[in-house]
Amino acid sequence: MRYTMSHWGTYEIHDGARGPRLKPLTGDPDPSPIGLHQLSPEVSATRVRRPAVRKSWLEKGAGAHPELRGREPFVEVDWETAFRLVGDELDRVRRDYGNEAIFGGSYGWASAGRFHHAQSQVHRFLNVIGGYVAHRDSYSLAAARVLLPHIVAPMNWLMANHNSWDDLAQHCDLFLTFGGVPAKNAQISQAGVGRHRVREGLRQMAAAGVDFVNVSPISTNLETGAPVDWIPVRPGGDTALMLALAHELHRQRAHDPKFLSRYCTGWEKFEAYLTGATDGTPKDATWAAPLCDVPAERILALASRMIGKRVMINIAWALQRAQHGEQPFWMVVTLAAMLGQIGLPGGGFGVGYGAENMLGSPHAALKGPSFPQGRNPVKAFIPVARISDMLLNPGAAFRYNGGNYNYPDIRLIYWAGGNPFHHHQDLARLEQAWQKPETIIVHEQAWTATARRADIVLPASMSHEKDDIGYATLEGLLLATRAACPPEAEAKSDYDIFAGISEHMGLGEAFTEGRSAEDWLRHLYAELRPRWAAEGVDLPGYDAFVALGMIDLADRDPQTRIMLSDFRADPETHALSTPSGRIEIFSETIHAMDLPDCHGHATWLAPKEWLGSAGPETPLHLISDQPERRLHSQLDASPHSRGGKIKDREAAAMHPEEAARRGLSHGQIVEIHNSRGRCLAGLCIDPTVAPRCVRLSTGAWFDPDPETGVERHGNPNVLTADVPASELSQGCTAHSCLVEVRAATYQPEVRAFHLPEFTKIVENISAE
Ligand SMILES: Nc1nc2c(c(=O)[nH]1)N[C@H]1C(S)=C(S)[C@@H](COP(=O)(O)OP(=O)(O)OC[C@H]3O[C@@H](n4cnc5c(=O)[nH]c(N)nc54)[C@H](O)[C@@H]3O)O[C@H]1N2
Ligand SMILES: Nc1nc2c(c(=O)[nH]1)N[C@H]1C(S)=C(S)[C@@H](COP(=O)(O)OP(=O)(O)OC[C@H]3O[C@@H](n4cnc5c(=O)[nH]c(N)nc54)[C@H](O)[C@@H]3O)O[C@H]1N2
Ligand SMILES: [Mo]
Repeated sequence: MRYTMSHWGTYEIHDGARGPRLKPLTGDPDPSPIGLHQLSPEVSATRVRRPAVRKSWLEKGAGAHPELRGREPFVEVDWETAFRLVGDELDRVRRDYGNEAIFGGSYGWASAGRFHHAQSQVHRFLNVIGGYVAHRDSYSLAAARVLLPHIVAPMNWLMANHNSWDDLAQHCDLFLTFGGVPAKNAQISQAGVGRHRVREGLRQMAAAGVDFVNVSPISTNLETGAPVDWIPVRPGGDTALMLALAHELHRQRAHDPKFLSRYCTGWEKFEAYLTGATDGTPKDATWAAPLCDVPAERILALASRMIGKRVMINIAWALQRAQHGEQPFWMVVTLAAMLGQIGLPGGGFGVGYGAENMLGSPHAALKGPSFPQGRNPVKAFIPVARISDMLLNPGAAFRYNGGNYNYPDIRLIYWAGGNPFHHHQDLARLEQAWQKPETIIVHEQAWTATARRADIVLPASMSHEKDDIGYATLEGLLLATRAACPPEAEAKSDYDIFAGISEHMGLGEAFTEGRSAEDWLRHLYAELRPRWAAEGVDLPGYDAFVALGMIDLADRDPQTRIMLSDFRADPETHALSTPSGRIEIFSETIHAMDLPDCHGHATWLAPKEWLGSAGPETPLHLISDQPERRLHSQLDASPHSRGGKIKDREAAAMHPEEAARRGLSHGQIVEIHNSRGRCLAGLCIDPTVAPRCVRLSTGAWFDPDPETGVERHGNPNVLTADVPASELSQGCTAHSCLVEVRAATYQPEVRAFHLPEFTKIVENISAE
């Protein structure tokens, strides 16, 4: 059997009369339909087919008319010309300004394969040419990724060590989750999925009689097949609610002082805050109710339900993609520590069950093959979501995780495998910032909003057009993935593109080490064999591996996992990697940073933009969650993604009461707006969304109307705010955003999937 693997699943390649077809992996209990549409003609129609250069850039040179990015035609060129233009421009910039002027952060979810991973490829290439400005953390996780190592353990370790689903079914009594366990999100795992197990895991828990409580502005993100108690919460209000739960546990003396003194530090300082001894405000249910929109009686009842039970407390990643997003994560750990069940079967905390398929997996976390990226001599970096700040304010100071830094002065952006005009907040601000650099080079599969706004676009092949090695930690599968078909038109793999450019720059050997892509696959596999042999996994030779197609480790290694059970058994030998070796309910390190927006323990800090501060202009909270029918902006043109749209636009879901108040009806086109922007969407009246909220999932391709400035397709990032979570993490805060919704008075055609204009007329090619 031949396989292809993507972030949304592993698929079998079947040959049919009209070419190859993809089918779900045999034995996958809950395959994702997203990837079945990778080969669709609608996706193909959006592909970048040949290298292309923006007209003014080609005619007048770097820096010409940056304001025309995204607004003027491209000139298609052959690969030799493209390699020369890119190589010469990189040489110019590094000679005139140094490698600190090249931003190669290049964030994004490019192909899943271990070798053809665009980020590894671009970072290796830029290291070979002398380095680049990198980024830290991700849009997925920044507030949590920076906070958690200070207080309990690094995020990657936690992700790989969640209590497994079988343990939860056997031992958990109450599963309390903030933000659900969205099975729609668990279609995905970074680097690929083997078997989709989250829906099954939840059903097994429900069948075993586990009690579920979902605190969330949306009720459908926890499907167990049985009734779930839904507590609609005011977005951003969760920390207040958790504090009130903690207060009530403490009042009823239901916390575990032995656990808190043996395994934690700083309980007393937090206790004084909780009771109000430090600030005069007890964080009780009466205090919390108006902050989280949950009645005090309901909070008290929930606290009582937690007493004497084995409780797993989970939190969705979305909660930290908000201003003060560190606080609810710190509070979940604090609350679980108070219950004293961390390290026990069925109890403790989860930081993102459902965010990806891998959380709760029973498989071994073996380290897979990886393409070496080399060393980056440039020290300058940015926290990933500070890109507009960096471009708009070169030299300006910023704080990050206790350090003081300055933004570099960027002249050239190199992006391979990400879509900032999908992922960044406040796209009007990004459009401005995007005019600063002299040159923007993008490798893309499709004419995305970012590709359209580049100076040089190089067509990249898709995962199913490449041979690779597929392996995702905790998925239990190693795959020799095969190309289902040749690359579209003149597209090349990122590797072949970088090989061509480095060759032109006289650095071919340094980048390729004399290997073709096929040689690299053999090489990476040869390195893997002894490493895995040491872990007890014997792999066959490379050719036998390719002939097999798949090595299934699932039968070999399933194990019941209980997070931090070693630490619980022996906190001295298995001390945590925190400064104290224990769970830090109070962190001296963070306290000493003296930050205005993150103190030494979990604290209630009201977001600036939330329903608590909403005025009549923007009375609704926008939830821009992850889309069910695609991965971010990828495959938005596919029939599956388009099938979820209303009159060609993304569906915006709103409670019936809110729709009635505005005289809006199901299926009509609405305009969602605030002071930052406006977009059109198709209204879906939906009682599963809490009142005062509107849900518009991310990923509709950015499609601003040049005449009116309105975004025509339903992209929420024209509305979201580009402010950091805190000075600790500088994380993305897409979820701190208020809007209003009204009937649209006009319905311009959606042009998101139209190709840009091309021209052959070039007046004076100065780049020759
Ligand atoms: N409002 C709002 N915004 C958000 C979020 C939110 O919740 N709300 N979520 C944020 C989160 S968590 C994330 S992770 C980001 C995601 O942001 P991105 O990862 O930037 O989004 P994708 O659409 O996955 O973009 C990946 C791009 O890489 C291209 N690509 C795929 N494979 C390859 C390859 O092999 N080579 C090359 N050269 N290109 C390739 C695809 O065509 C696609 O355009 O969005 C963030 N933005
Ligand atoms: N199908 C699909 N799956 C994906 C992705 C995708 O694009 N498509 N992206 C993947 C990526 S990159 C990531 S990072 C993960 C993201 O995983 P998450 O960030 O967890 O996903 P979201 O869907 O944004 O949000 C999860 C839930 O949190 C709820 N929520 C939002 N704000 C609040 C709040 O203030 N309080 C409470 N209690 N709940 C709130 C939302 O209603 C939503 O249902 O998903 C991954 N899975
Ligand atoms: Mo993400």
